[in-house]
Amino acid sequence: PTAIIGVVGLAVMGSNLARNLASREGNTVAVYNRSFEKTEALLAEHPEAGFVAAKDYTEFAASLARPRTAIIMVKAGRPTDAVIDQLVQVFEPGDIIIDGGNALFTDTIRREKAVRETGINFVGAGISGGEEGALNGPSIMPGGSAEAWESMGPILKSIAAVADGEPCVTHVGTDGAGHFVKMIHNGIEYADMQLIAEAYDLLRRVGGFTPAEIADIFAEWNTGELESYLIEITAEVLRQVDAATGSPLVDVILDQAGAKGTGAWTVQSALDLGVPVSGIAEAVFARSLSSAPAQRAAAQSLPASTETWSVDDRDAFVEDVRRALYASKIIAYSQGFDAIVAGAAEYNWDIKKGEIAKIWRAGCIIRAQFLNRITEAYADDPELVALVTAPYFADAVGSALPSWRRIVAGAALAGIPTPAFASSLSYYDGLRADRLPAALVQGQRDFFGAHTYKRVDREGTFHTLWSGDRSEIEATDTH
Ligand code: NBP
Repeated sequence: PTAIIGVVGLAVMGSNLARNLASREGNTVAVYNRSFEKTEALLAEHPEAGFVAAKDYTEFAASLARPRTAIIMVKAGRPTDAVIDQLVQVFEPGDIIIDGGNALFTDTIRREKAVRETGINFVGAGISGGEEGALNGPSIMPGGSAEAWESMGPILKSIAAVADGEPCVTHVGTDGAGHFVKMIHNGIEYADMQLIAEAYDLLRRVGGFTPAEIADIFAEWNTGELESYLIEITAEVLRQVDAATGSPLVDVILDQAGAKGTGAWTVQSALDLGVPVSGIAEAVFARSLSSAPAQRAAAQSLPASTETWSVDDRDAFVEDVRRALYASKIIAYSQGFDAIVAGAAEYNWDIKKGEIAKIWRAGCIIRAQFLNRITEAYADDPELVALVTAPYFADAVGSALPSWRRIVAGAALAGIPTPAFASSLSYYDGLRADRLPAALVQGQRDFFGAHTYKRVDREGTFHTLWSGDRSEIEATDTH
């Protein structure tokens, strides 16, 4: 056996990852795909990689040096279980199975538990960066045991993206921690994309800029604190002209955004954990709304009652939008990291938040310089709750506030939907409020369900006898 590592599943992601692995000095990589044609095609296209091709799992296992390490890159869900079942048959205790697909973290927890009983290590590893990242260096978020990390860490470091000289991979935590963090990454990605889209919409509809002009604005923003891969590609998409019609491509793309589910998973998990990831949720819902043609058609005749938003100083308007975008982005990341903190507490993962921000600086879709500020914030205070309260972010949001309020208020009057901008501002105002109307909600709950309440002025749990004489009693149990 000569191969140092193997890849199962040779579609876009798997073949690119296999080529990345094979491109490192001295690496021999074993490859297997369910349908052999894909394996043959990869071998024919990339003879330079020196792949060791296997026709079945027995051959695959025999070609791997011990302890065997295999990365699964197949469709998430049942296909992943099918491949694991096969690998477990031919692998031995001490070997390592890495699932690099987009698995739901609870599936990873289940699989890790089952595979561990055989003595084989199972690692759920989130891999971000699409096909380009897989080939040239992705951001890798592995979970699993510390022993597995010890053994496979060096090879993952050798293929990961590099940010400021450091590989974008770290042992996130045990069992499903890696896939959980990858899920949050994708949720933040949804919010980031939606916020950028809202900024574009305002610049276009209120600022009156053309897509090409907005591309220039984004390119300019990309030299400052908003510098990120998503801002960079947004400029490129906006600059693209459709060959068939001569129109900006963005104008001929159907305005219905699809989704593969990881954003929805983030929101579902956050709902379970009780963490308000409102920016991410609005981004997921905005895609759902866009993809509801029947409802949108039926609503075309609804009244608008909008006010005209005329902009006198276009430069000042652009700056307002930029600041609103930056503040909302800080909220999205703050909420995402709060979800990581809550997930870590719920599932007993020792997740180093600053390390997560570090491994997102390159390779992945949300890569941005801004992540350095997050790492610094957690270095200053590892127990930090609500990232937005860290001095750097509090200052950044504070100076953006007047712009942010003008944009959200203006959009509401003009009838331009800004769900992520607006909900992020509402979240911010809710978070900093010294008193919330939750007191009234708690009163309502006590009225109809005897759910009790606590008082601001003394210890204990109380209930008002709403259907009796409306006196207050001290309640013994809470509902
Ligand atoms: P796909 O998600 O399209 O999966 C295709 C692969 O799964 C093929 O190799 C196929 O084999 C294999 N497969 C299936 Br389908 N059912 C199987 C089964 N029962 N047993 C064995 N193999 C089976 O590939 P992808 O787009 O390269 O993505 C791979 C993974 O990486 C996914 O989990 C994805 O979510 C994740 N991911 C993708 C991206 C991206 O940008 N595309 C980014 C990050 C993560 P066959 O050739 O025989 O049909």
